[in-house]
Amino acid sequence: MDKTAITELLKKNFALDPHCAKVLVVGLGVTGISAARYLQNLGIKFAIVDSRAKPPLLEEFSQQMPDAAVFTGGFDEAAFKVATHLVVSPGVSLNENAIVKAIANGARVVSDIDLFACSVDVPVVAITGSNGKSTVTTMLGEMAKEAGKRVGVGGNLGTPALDLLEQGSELYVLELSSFQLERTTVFNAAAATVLNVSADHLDRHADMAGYAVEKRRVFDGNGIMVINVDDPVVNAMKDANREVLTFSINSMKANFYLAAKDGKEYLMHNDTTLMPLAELPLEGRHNAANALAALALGVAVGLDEQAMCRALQKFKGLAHRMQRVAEIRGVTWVNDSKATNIGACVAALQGYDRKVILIAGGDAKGADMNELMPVIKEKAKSVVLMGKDAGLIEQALNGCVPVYSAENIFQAVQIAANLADAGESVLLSPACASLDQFKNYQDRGEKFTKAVLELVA
Ligand code: UMA
Ligand code: ADP
Repeated sequence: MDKTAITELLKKNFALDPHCAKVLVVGLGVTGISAARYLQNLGIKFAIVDSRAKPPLLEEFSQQMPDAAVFTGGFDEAAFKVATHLVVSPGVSLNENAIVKAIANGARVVSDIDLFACSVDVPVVAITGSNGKSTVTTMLGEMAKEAGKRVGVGGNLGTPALDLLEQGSELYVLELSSFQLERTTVFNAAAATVLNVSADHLDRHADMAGYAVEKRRVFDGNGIMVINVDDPVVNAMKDANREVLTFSINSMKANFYLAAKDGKEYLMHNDTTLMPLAELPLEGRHNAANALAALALGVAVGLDEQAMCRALQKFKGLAHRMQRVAEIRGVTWVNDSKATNIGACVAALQGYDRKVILIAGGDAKGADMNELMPVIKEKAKSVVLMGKDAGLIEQALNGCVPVYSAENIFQAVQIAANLADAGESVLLSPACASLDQFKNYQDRGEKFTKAVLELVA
């Protein structure tokens, strides 16, 4: 889109007039930097503020934009006072005092996703949910490429949405978090989905109902709704006045579903057999749901079904999600470090037809660990716990399986190695965030892998 058309939309939607607006970008992370670059490109005045004394990207930013006004080490009151608009990064809560005050003084919050929405005139697919977002976003991106489309893939997945604009794609696939959605007001995706809703981020959202409301915003506008009928919270989001495509791994009444024929399961689209499920090279039933969701979204934006199936057959999966790390003395070790909430851990365990040794624990982010008990009772032979909220999980399990405590991931792996017999699996699927003991979930997964590989030595 040309700059004049974009600025017209910014004026219309947000009273953001490039001639007189003073935008304060809150957060000097990748989102903040992408917003600064975008604003500079449109000639809009901005400053950037971060509460951290030394945001990790400060140096890189100062090199890229030496003339930009930057305030660090707190939310500078004066900067908030003069701001007409705030672009608040997803890692910063809208309940921050400085932000609440600025809004009361008339400043408008605009998200990077809002700015993105005002800057594209090609179809955008939006994917949210508690679990599976990155997998489905990546799957759909691969499908679009296989179908010959120039596609931009990003958002919460990693590349900020505004940075994708530079590529000039004919289709965009965005992963959106509840934090991004809660501050977005003008989004209108051609097709969107909420994959599932289970407890997560309850330290930032008031309660589950509030969290689900933010997720539902992905359906704002009039695009095609892709609905997981297996999830009651998502199913209730269906709008009878909108075009809807449904998917399910349990019901054959959905548009995209699984069907058994000649002893094999197939991915189906209404009456059309798409491909055998066994040709999807991913572990876990939840990945069948992810594939069906990606197919539905792809059909919604007109991708060729055969190309989409080819992409699924080649899909390698993402690191730290049900990733097979090694088989050592007959024991299979699986890294599902990205299971940072209960829903992901439950899905991982449900995929097994034999009992596993589970390594779990970390920061529970306010979730009710009691929800883990039934599936652990059914699927775990024993559990090794570590991290800040290990005690909460142990309490919730109430002695239903043997529990062992580990101080760190290396010790956890050692304990699990002693517990596992040949033919069994050890699964790292923590049901918790990693930040109490690790840099991030990648760090946790890498340390787990290292500890497992050291067992061979
Ligand atoms: N922070 C401060 N003070 C500030 C600004 C940030 O302390 O003034 C802290 C935040 O609390 C957070 C960190 O800095 O711990 C980064 O926050 P940010 O909003 O600046 O993050 P970005 O670098 O812009 O990355 C964000 C997303 N991060 C978050 O939502 C926390 C990235 O998702 C996303 O890939 C990126 O934008 C591009 O869209 C990450 C994430 O963890 C992967 N997302 C959560 C999740 O998936 O569960 C929601
Ligand atoms: P997100 O981006 O939503 O965090 P990922 O694709 O990165 O999703 O997967 C995160 C975790 O959730 C992993 O542990 C993965 O095995 C699990 N997972 C993936 N898809 C689903 C699903 N549809 N339902 C439940 N858990 C899932």
